[in-house]
Amino acid sequence: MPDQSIARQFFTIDRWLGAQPVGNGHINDTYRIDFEVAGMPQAFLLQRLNHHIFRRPEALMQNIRKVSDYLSLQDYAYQVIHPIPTLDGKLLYTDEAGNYWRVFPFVENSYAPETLVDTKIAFEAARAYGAFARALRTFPAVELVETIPGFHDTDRRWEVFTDMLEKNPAQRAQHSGAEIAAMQEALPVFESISRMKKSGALPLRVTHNDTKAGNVLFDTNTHKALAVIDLDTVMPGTILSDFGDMVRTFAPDKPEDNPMAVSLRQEMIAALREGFLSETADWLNATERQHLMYGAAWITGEQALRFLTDWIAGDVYYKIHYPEHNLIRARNQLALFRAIVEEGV
Ligand code: GN1
Ligand code: MG
Repeated sequence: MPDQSIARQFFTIDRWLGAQPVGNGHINDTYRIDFEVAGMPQAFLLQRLNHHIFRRPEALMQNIRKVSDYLSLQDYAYQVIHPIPTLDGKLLYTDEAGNYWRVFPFVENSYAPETLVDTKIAFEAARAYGAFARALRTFPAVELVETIPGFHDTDRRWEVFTDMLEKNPAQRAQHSGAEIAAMQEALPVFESISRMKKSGALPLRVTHNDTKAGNVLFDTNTHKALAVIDLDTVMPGTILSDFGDMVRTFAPDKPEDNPMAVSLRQEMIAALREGFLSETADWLNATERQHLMYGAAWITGEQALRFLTDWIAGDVYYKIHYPEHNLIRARNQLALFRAIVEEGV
């Protein structure tokens, strides 16, 4: 649990009431903090940024500042959650142990869906992500740093994977033959996405890159989308990955680490498409509009590759909750990849 001395870098606190963990992200650690100022209760989100994964924390915060400042000036129907600076005006506080901390407002009467959602919520979320992309379509993408270099450079991720198989640091490759063989089936999809990126058929846009249900805040009473959150991976990319990651996370009938056979919920895909296109159909190009489900196959295959690579590497990237967690996740995503391809992309 973070010490109150961290929160005191950001606020003049009269009475500290405590911190409690929230959410279940794989990367950062997030807490709700409560305290009093002049007898008034206050709640904020305090987050430790994982600087082993986000290697340029200051540049990342500048991305977030630029994007949220820009969004505030657009015709954008959602709340913009601006980071709160320290008392001396910085967007990050570095503690003695070298951890990076930041603070965001806590949005009362809101929730981030962390489990399977229904089609109404999916439609709402897809519309919010579509509106986010629309509002940023005129933002100069070159002004943003890649907070994780090569995040969706699947060619590079494939090289890392094959390299890891050779090094086999955790001695797991020899026991993962079926998954490694299944992974090969995604290669043609990766190659064709790569060609469309290189040819310019898929233009560079500002993308969110983590478009799961849990990254949209909803109103507890109306169940309307309030805000798109988690801007850590906002960077230049292709729109297919944002739609694709929505299908990957909303459409399956089971969560991404469920060991049972997963299937696709058709009505979900329709809701996502409808919500997303309501904000994007008039400015996406034809290649983008025609390849939305292809993006889903790509991103799901890439996620399988990322989990499988981490399994082979010995669990160095994703938080795991039991020894075979990454392997189970990889199998789940491989099955989902197959289901999306069989659907017809
Ligand atoms: C990570 O921590 P979370 O759940 O927001 C990952 C995403 C993956 C996701 C898989 C920076 O996101 O790219 O799709 O896990 N974020 C990063 O569940 O790698
Ligand atoms: Mg995230």
